[in-house]
Amino acid sequence: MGPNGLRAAGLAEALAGLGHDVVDLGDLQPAPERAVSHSNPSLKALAETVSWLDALSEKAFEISENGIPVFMGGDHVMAAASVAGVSRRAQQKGRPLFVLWLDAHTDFHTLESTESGNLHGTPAAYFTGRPGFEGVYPRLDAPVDPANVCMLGIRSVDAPERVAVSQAGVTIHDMRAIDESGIGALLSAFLERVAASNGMLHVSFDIDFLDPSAAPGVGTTVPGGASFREAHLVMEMLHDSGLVTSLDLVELNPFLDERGKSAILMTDLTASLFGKRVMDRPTRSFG
Ligand code: 5AB
Ligand code: MN
Ligand code: MN
Ligand code: MN
Repeated sequence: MGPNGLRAAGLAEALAGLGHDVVDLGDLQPAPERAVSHSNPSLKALAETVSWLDALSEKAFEISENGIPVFMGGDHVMAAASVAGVSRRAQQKGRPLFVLWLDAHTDFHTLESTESGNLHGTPAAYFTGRPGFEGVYPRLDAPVDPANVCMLGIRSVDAPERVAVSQAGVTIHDMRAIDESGIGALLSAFLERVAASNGMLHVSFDIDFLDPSAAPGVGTTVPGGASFREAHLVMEMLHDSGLVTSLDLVELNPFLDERGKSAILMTDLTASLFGKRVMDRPTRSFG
């Protein structure tokens, strides 16, 4: 229902209104199911999920040749495939891929370490090349260097994730860091790095990055998230940077929303990322 919530909230119209050429490629169809199995009996809907990942991984590579793909979801496990696809594209172009992960969670579980068995807790571990996904998730041609991943908004991390994500060298800005330093300063530092290495930048926006008071339409609410204004600032800075090359919009659940509030906010934030602004101001360049 997530993509249709965003369609109903007028995402395509909002971006077209900003002068962009927008093409809605419609809903993806899953690839034929493969026989996959894993020793962890708690994994939910593994074969079905993998058939979606197989299809999306190919599609993401294909459509990232031109333009800025926007992947609407849907369960955040889809980022395993969107990132795998755009990372293969970056490798082909000879540019490093950076990932900005906007989320309450690190999603750094392996198929072994997840206790809930919910696969939306696994994509970041997979695309950074943590072992344990081989033969199950799609083949990963171009793992993302964990040093190129920056996570913002983090406030719920399971014990095995905490160890793994630190060891991997991912930059984690939890809510405390945001409170202490301000979200703008933390994001600028990362954007400087992306610009300095002529990187491509994938933004993965899990709506639970936001505080549930701003965006209640989500399955896994965690209090204490980014505010309406903090999120807008992030999107406006991303636009000014000119660095974003692809985007996920995930975990919106219109069934749990309040009068379309979360779908409308996610749409509005995306418009900010694509250039909606109140006043013109001098553009700031990074790098
Ligand atoms: B989301 C949890 N760590 O593994 C788990 O919403 C939550 O894509 C995962 O960020 C949340 O089940 C996944 C407790
Ligand atoms: Mn999350
Ligand atoms: Mn997530
Ligand atoms: Mn989730």
